[in-house]
Amino acid sequence: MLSSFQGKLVRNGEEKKAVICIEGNIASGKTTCLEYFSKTSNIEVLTEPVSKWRNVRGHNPLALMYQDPARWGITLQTYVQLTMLDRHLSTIVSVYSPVRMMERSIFSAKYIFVENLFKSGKMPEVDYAVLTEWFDWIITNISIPVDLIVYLQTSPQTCHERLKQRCREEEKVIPLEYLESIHQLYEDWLINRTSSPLPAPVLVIPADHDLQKMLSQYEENRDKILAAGY
Ligand code: DCP
Repeated sequence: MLSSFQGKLVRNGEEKKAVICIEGNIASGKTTCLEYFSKTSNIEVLTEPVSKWRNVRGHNPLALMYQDPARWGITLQTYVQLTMLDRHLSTIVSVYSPVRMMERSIFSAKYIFVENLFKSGKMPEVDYAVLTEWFDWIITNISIPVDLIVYLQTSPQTCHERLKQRCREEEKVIPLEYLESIHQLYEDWLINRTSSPLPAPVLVIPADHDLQKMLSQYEENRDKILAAGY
């Protein structure tokens, strides 16, 4: 049970950090958002373990997944699920801060990326079934609290432009249609609320703007976002 005690978040009688997950399409600007808050507030920031997905014991499951999703989708997504769970459960002893902000979540890994692979016919049904069994077991048996989702809402076209500019080797093969599918899944989950369950309330920030405008929007929304911890 979640309640507020003397301005601090109390969960099951224990003082806990509020967890804010930054969500959005590939290249929607999540890292910039996290960097901004890590520099300007006393919060704990957990970036996405993407470097691990590009190098697990010398293998690159992210690149393999883009080369052949039907073969390697389950490999990448099993590892993503593990690394996201690890992030959710990690205890970092840092300067005391009532707020933890993290990039994406175990929920979007399943509700967006695994769904996308399956729905687009790129993941065999048995792989989807096994991943779903794992996911359901995890969320039934392990507490994964999330207090706020910040959705950086972009158009797929903007993300496509940003992707081309940043030129991450593995992502050169991503077509606009892929970003459109991810976008639609995000919209159905967080805006239309017609697909998977929401683990927390959602704050939407329009994110097609240039850097300067994005930073001023983060500033304008600072209190609303950080209020999750008080
Ligand atoms: N990815 C994936 N499956 C997941 C999560 C991510 O295939 N469950 C892929 C999509 C990208 C890469 O991993 O190719 C990194 O994804 P993000 O969009 O999470 O990270 P970005 O660096 O693109 O975020 P941003 O540009 O918004 O900071």
